[in-house]
Amino acid sequence: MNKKITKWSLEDIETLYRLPFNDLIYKAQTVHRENHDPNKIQVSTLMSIKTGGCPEDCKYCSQSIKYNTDVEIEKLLSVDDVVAQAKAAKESGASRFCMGAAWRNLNDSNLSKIKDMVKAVKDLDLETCLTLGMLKKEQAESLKECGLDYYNHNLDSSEEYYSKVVSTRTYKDRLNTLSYVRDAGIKVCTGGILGLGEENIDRLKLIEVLCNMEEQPESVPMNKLVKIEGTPYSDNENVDNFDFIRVIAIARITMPKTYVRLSAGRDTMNDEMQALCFFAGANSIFYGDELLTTKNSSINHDKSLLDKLRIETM
Ligand code: SAM
Ligand code: DTB
Ligand code: SF4
Repeated sequence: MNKKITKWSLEDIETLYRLPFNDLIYKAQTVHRENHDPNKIQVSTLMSIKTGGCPEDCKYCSQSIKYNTDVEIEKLLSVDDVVAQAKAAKESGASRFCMGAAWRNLNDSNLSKIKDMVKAVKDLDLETCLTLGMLKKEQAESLKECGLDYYNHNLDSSEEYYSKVVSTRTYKDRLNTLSYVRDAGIKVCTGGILGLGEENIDRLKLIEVLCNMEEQPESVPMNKLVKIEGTPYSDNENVDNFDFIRVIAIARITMPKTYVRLSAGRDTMNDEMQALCFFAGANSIFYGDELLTTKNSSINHDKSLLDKLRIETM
């Protein structure tokens, strides 16, 4: 029988959180250097392939049908539209192309078109990532078959806090999809959002779940809430920058080989804050002027920041 091994207890993770800031960052940078080139980051570009009208009620999201936001509902885009954007992303320097849909789950009727998109993007010599909501086991296997590299499906927060953020699905639903993705042999991308009104302990519990997965996720995005007018979280309090950096550092220490992505919310972080996140172990970003429905830090700004830091893209 397979016994689950605990790699990091919550207590150990809390001990990291309590370290003096300099000690924590030093430890994180040490682990980072043992496992990665400290002056290189991975860049992915995001594209919304099906925008708005999502039946889920995630309280942070611009695309939920339950909230009155500025997002217009669109149909699933054509393969040609997706390929055109993927080409542009490649020319800007991205190595991975992530396609997101505002769906609760992937419908079988859309599977073959999605597979065509994956194949066409792969043909451009880009890595592929999808984020389409819940998957069935057979769908994950079918996506692997067509060559999908990564599937993104965030756990967002601790299990307890998650039930306050979303009522239309459970943490267990999320974990099930992640296990189908892992079992199919697709690389796992799963992380969280800070700024949902959660406590620090919820952030540590999220890391506890991520780092104790039998196989740790290859990619862990950490998002800072993008406040969207019309959603219940539009006026949430800002996340403390040092807490954000600590979470990045703890993710780096507990998941040494993982790519930790400084994800949504970078456009509200100044250069020094982003530099500290990179120093704490973040080594992946979304590159491109837009995320899914909101703006990202601009390509021009990112180019000049990476230049100043002498960080190269992979
Ligand atoms: N519908 C799919 C799902 O929920 O898995 C895929 C798209 S969804 C927009 C992808 C992820 O983006 C969410 O899981 C969440 O972590 C993140 N996200 C969405 N809205 C956000 C916001 N306003 N601020 C920060 N992150 C956000
Ligand atoms: C992830 O962790 N963050 C990305 C991606 N994975 C799919 C999405 C961020 C969305 C930000 C809000 C928006 O643009 O709608
Ligand atoms: Fe739908 Fe995903 Fe937005 Fe939740 S986060 S409302 S599942 S698009």
